[in-house]
Amino acid sequence: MRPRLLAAALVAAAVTLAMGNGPASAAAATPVGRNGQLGVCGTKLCNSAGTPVQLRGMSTHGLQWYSDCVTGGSLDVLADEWSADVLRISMYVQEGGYETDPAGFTARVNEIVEQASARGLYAIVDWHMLDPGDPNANLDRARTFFAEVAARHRDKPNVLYEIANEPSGVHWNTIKSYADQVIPVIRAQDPDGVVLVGTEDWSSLGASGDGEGVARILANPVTAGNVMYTFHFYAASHGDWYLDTLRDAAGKLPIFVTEFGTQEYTGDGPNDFTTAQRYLDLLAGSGISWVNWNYSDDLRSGAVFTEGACEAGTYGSLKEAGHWIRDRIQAR
Ligand code: IDC
Repeated sequence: MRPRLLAAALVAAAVTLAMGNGPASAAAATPVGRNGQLGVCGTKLCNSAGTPVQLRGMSTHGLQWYSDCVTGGSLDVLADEWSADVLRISMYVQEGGYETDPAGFTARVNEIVEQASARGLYAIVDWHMLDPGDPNANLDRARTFFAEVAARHRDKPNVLYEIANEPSGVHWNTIKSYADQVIPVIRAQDPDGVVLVGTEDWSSLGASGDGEGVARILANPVTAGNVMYTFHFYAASHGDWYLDTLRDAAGKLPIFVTEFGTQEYTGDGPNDFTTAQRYLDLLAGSGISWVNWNYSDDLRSGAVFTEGACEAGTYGSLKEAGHWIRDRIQAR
């Protein structure tokens, strides 16, 4: 084991030991140790002291396909070498996901939340609904899943709940109705967990629709507090119009970018790092947290690892987008 990795492993072990009553200094070395329970203050995400924070991190790929990229070893790398703050746990509902084995996927998500917690990372539990685009199509499943997950992690300060990855083909009021039914289920178990709500047209705040998405949210916001609205973008597909939508929304609503890519919206194709940097500059200026898609070795250009890296455990073997995003997560 290289000295740096050994040191990192010792820190991780110390943090694990410190979860109850150990030395505060070890816990303070991690994002959760420094910031504690998050909350929404105005349009910002704030730490337990009420100071705005910007989290940066990675999303897993679908757990039904790339679970082998989410291991103790890969999360050590994410926490210690990449210095990430947050892991998004992407659990698809369809496409071979949750609906095929609710107990199994719930257990796997719980296990990854524990692994993230042991490393002092924030964990976003992503209900990765995609098709059908109406989140209400999976309402009963979402209620069951979030009740179980929130009950299990209610005493942790580091869990955020993303209740609808990318709604599509539905009016904002339909999404809001879903949110108003799912959030109380979470809050009954975990009253202070931040909830992230998907937005119109694949969480584009309506930018991929008629452009009135922000106005519709402002006219009819989610009933509960401590909520943020999500924005997703893919830099090679989504240019000025999307950027303008984000810039407009940033001053009006609490926004969290729970998914973005430097390539096309397929998660593949050429990277547009110039446009991606324009987004990151805007996000930095507005203090908006972000999560990149994705921490896997899928063949597509948006997966950070080269193909086969997860099975081999060679987490330093990165594609072009992987190098680019690691640099930007590491930069402080
Ligand atoms: C894509 C994956 C791809 C998979 C597909 C299946 O990269 O391997 O075959 O999902 O649905 C999203 C979605 C996210 C997409 C991603 C890239 O949230 O699931 O992943 N994307 O297309 N929204 C915009 C882009």
